[in-house]
Amino acid sequence: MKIIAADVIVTSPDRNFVTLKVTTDDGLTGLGDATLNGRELAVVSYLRDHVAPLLIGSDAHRIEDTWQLLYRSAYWRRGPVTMAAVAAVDVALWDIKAKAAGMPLYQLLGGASRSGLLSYGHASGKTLDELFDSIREHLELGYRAVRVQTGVPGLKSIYGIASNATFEANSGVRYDHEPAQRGARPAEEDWDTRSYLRHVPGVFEAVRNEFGPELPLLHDGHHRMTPIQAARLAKSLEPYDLFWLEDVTPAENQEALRLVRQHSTTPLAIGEIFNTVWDYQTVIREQLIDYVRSAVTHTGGITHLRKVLDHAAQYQIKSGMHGPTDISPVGMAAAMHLGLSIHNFGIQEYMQHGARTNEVFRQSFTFSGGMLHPGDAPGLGVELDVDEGGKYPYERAYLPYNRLADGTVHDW
Ligand code: KDG
Ligand code: MG
Repeated sequence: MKIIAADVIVTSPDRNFVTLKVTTDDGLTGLGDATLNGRELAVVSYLRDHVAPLLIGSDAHRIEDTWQLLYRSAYWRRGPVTMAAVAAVDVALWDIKAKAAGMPLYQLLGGASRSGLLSYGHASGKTLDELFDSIREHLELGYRAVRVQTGVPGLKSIYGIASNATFEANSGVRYDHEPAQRGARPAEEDWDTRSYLRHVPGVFEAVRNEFGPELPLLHDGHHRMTPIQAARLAKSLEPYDLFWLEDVTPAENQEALRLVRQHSTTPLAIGEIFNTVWDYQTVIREQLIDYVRSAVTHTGGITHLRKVLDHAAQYQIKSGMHGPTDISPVGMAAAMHLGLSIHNFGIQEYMQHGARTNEVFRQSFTFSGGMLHPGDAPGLGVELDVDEGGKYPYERAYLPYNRLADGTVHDW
C-alpha cells in the first residue's frame, strides 16, 4: 500500500486548522491534525516542503518506521512544529491502517477498555454569577466535570474567560474559551499573581457551596506562577478537592513541581505544550504529576503519546489529553481512540467546535451524558469536506500575551 499523495489543507471555519491528507495507491485516505495555534503556517511549510516529499512512494503500513524516520532523520529533533508535523503523518497512517482493516482505530490499538470517556468542559465567568450560569449550562449539556476559571478583581482581561472581543473576532460564534484572535497583532492581557492567589480560593469555596462536593472541578494556572506561589495555590485549594490543578508553573522546568508536591496533595496536571517523553522524564519518574496533558496533535501522534502514557502508567499517572478548540475534530477523534483503548485513561478535555467547523469536518464521534465515544466507523471516523473547507481561507490569528502593571511581559 504505497503513499501517492500527501496534501496539506488549511481551512478557517471559526478558527484556523491544518490537516494532512494522505492518499494511497489503493484509494484509501487518512487524515492527521497539524494545527499549532497561532503558528499554523510554520507546520504547513514543514509538512509541504520537507515531509510530504519523503512520504511519496513509501509503504503506508509502516507506521513505526515512518515515525522513526521523520523523527531521527531530521537531526533537529523535537519542538512543537516538528512534532505536530510528525503527529499529522502518524495519525493519518493509523487512520489508513484502520480503514484497511475495516475497523474503528481503537480496535487496532487493543480494543475498548471502557464504554466511554469522561469529559470536562470549560465553565468561565468574569463574576461569580456569570460563572455559576456557565457551570449550570455545562451541566445541562450533560457534562459531569467542569473546569472553573474566573475574572480577578482589578484585572481587565485574563486567560480562560470567554470575552466579547473573542466572540466578535469569531463572527459571533460562541466558544467558551477561544483565546486566539484574528488580527495583525496579538491581544494584550494583564496579570497580577498576588491578586489571583488572593481571589481564587474564595471562588472555589463559593462553587462548592453552590454545587456541592461531588462535581469534579478542574482549574488551569496557565504557567504563570513561581514554584513557591504555585505551592501556595495548590495548598490553598486543598479543601475544595480539585480533580486537578493544571500548569501551575512554566513548563520548561520540570523540577519546579517538586516544591509544589512537597506542600500539597492537590492533584497536578501538566503537558499541553510538551512534545516528547523527554519533557516528562522528571515529572513522571519522580511522580510529580497525576495527569499527562499532552494532545496527540502536539506529541508526535498516537505512536509516541501511547509510549508516554504507557510509561506514565507504571507510576499510576493517568491521561488527561488536551482538547481545546485548537485541536481539530481529527485530533479529537485520535485522542478518543487512544483514550478508549489505554488502561490509564483519566479524563478528556472537550470544548466542542462551532457549527461551521462541524460542517467541514464530518464526525462520527458522540457526546452523551458527559461521555465521549469515537464511534465505530472504520478508521478515525472523521472526513474532511475539502469543498466546504475551501470556503474559509486562512486568516492570521495570534494567542494573546500578558503584561504586568509595570509593563513587564509575563508568561501567558
Ligand atoms: O492554544 C492554546 C490553548 O489550547 C490553551 O490555552 C488551552 O490551556 C488550555 C487548555 O487547558 O485547554
Ligand atoms: Mg491548559
